[in-house]
Amino acid sequence: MRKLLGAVSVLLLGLFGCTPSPATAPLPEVQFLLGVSQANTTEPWRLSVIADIQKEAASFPGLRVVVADASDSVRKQSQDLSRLLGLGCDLLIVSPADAAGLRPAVDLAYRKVPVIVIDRAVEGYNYSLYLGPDNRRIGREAGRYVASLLGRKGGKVLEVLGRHDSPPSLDRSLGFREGLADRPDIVLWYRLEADWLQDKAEDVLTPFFASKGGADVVFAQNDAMAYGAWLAARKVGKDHLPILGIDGLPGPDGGLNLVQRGVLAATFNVPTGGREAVDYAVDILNHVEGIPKKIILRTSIVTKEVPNLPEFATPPMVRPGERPRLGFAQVGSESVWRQANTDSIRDAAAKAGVDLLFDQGDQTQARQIEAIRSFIRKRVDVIAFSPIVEGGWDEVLGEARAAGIPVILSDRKLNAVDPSLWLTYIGSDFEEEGRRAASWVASRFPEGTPKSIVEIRGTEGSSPEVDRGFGFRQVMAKKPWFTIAASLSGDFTREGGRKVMADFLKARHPEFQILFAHNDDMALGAIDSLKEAGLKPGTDVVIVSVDAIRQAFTAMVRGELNCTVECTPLLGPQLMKIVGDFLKGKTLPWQYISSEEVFPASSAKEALPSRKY
Ligand code: GYE
Repeated sequence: MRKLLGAVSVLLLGLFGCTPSPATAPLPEVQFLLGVSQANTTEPWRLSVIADIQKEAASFPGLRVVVADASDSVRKQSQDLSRLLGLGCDLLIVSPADAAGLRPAVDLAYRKVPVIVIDRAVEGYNYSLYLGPDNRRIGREAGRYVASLLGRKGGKVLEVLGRHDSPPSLDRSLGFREGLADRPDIVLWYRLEADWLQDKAEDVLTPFFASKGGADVVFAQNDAMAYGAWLAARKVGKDHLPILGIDGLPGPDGGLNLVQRGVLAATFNVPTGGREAVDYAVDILNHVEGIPKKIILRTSIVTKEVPNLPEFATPPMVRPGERPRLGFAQVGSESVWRQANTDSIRDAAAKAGVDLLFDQGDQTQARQIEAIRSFIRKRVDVIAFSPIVEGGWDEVLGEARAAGIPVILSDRKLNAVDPSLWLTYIGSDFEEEGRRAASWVASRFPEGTPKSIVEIRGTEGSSPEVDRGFGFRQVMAKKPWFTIAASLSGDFTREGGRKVMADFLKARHPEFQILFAHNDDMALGAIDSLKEAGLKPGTDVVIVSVDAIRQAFTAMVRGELNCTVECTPLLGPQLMKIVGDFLKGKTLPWQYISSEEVFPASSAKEALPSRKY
């Protein structure tokens, strides 16, 4: 810390505030100064974020916080970032007004100090850590709840958006539609926009209700707008209209209270991330290892009947000197990635003094379920596993919960509806990997002649297969000159990739110029088959895959593979840290997402020597 706080306070004019700055008491030595750049201070949510940051910071004596209010202007916020740096801030916490617009300023700041982005992710990975909720999941749960509210009779839904082009709005809307996908009897009647503000929602909805009449349900993308909607509905005598909000803030007109008063039918408990941001800021400034790239915070639906999710697991008593016992159910040995993952977990457990009960698995769900049951019988402290597919885990996870043993998902996700069945997830953002693969392809073939893609998918129904495919298509949907001509299934194995490509080439098949394989092993297998068929992989067919194993780099150096998107298997150290944190009684976030890169062939030679798997 380079400046005295007294000197800093003088420079704070025009900024939002500085805590704490007692005029008389001697200041404890300032070790770190955190700069907080908030998009605005008009939305209650934004104020709560600041309050949570200040509250948490107060528990670290050497910490000071300076807050800047950007008044919803990207230009002002960009200036704020450089002013905060000018004050000597050691780290910035940024809640962007506009995720895309603020990117250049965040890039610049990140070259000088660590940057934590909260609430709305900026594009790219040029920051230390992102913290926020899974907005698509919130939307999906809201959709399911609306479906259950309307029951068999269906009905008309009115959606009140924050801003149609802001990422949380887009994700909440997308999820909401997914949650209603199997209910054609529920009509998304109108979508209106109210800038996340209560007054605006009331102003927009009052004439709307007067002219159009009421909907059967209102889904507002935050509680402030939900309350505004209720005020408007009341004016036309519709104060029993079921209304959903999001945020779950405390306080008199906060979402939690509105649900208790029966004003809102439901809201979502969304932590502001302020507390976590400060905790991680301190870890980052103290150079603690194993900091993830993204942290997704746990959210849950709140209704009058279910004010909160049941606390799912309390840490067992591991007596001092006693080694914690961790049961790990691996998927199998399908890929080079998997082997590296197994090694990482074994090594890290040994280093951390954790007793590891490890089942290697055989690529079947039955075997994993059996392994989990045996861990329950042996009464381990924590279970971790990599679910081979997304579905079909509710029963066995219910058994673990009944036994009081928390479950950590390692590298793959599952789709149990009840989120209290698992404690946390550690792994990659597979959708982002799919998007990155597609963006690389698009940069290689900018708009022009039509191009055909063949995809080789991983294990059917596994989260990397589902999500990589989704992310890839999300980007390609906006690039109409690409078509996915065929989608084959290779089970994440080299042999699988070899075989499906060989069969495909033997059969009458459409022309294709591009291959997207969901992992490197399958790409390498397909490369063998392309060569056997007399084709030049890397030239006749441009190939992109995922994982970034060493063999992918050697294939790139040989010119046979064009790009690999990193997906790190080295999860062991972080997993052990999470187990340790849990046993210490810390509240864990919902997901820890690893930091990853994209490696085009041009970078292969230089990157190869330092590859660790
Ligand atoms: O990409 C693939 C593996 O679940 C992330 O599984 C993992 C995937 C990985 O076999 O190679």
